[in-house]
Amino acid sequence: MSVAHNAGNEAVLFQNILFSVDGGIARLTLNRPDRLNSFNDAMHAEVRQALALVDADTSARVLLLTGAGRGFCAGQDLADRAVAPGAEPVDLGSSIERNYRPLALGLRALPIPVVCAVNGVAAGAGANIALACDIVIAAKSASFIQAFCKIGLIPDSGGTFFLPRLIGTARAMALAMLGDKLPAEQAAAWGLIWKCVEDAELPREVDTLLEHLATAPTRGLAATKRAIYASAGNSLDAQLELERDIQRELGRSDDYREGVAAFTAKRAPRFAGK
Ligand code: T3D
Repeated sequence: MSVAHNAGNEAVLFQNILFSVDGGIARLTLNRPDRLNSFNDAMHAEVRQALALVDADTSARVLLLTGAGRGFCAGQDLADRAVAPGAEPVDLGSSIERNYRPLALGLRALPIPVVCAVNGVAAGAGANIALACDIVIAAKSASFIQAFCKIGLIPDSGGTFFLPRLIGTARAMALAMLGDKLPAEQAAAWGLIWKCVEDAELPREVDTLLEHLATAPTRGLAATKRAIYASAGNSLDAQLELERDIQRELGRSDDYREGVAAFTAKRAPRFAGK
């Protein structure tokens, strides 16, 4: 069990995730290791609650998403999907609308960088929720599996959006139709993720990354995220307009002032994230 406090200082208890915010770093660990951290409704609700706490907490300047145990996340808990012969099937559209769609959109919308540390297998929605994060770093023993085709579904949680954009249609299509295991090293070589590191190195690499991002110009990083994701639906001209408008805003920020002052004085900058 994990305990956090909301803006009113009320205790929020978590049974299916671990959650903390400390030193500018929010950490959210999917914590159902005996089921490879697959999602049930309760875990979805807790993740939503945790993301809302991060969004409301101005001290949080980076979010880490990872998994407990040997897996990252095996997607939907299929134990909740077994249908007795003749029984009415679960409405998967409603599950996506309630759970997976807000999750992918919520990660993208958070105004801080989201780092995903893929500590083990990431399958089904687990793979695509990782891809919804801003920087994905994986252990060498981890893998990505578009497992949906094995149960007659399509890649969801943004899979049909992220895969062709990140690795091209040919690779996206084969991964989605075959459900092959893509080792983390290959995922990094293809540009699906940022980096693959030795298993023993993952915690140190992730901590270094989090410490860097927690002291970076957060407002600028939030705007970077917004601009890069907006480019998927923009013309060059529209994107240039967006860059102009964002740069105008950032040019008035404390962090820009501090960055230029530190550069001029040949000292390390102290960014407040504002
Ligand atoms: O339904 C909706 O709401 C729509 C949205 C759907 C989104 C989706 O994610 S659909 C895709 C669902 N996920 C999968 O199809 C993946 C299923 N899992 C696997 O294929 C394999 O477990 C893995 C390839 C991920 C890992 O294989 P392996 O051999 O390393 O581990 P394992 O032995 O299969 O799994 C370990 C345990 O976790 C095992 O339990 P046990 O036998 O020790 O009691 C296994 O049943 C459990 N587990 C793994 N994945 C799931 C799961 N239990 C429930 N649901 C799972 N998805």
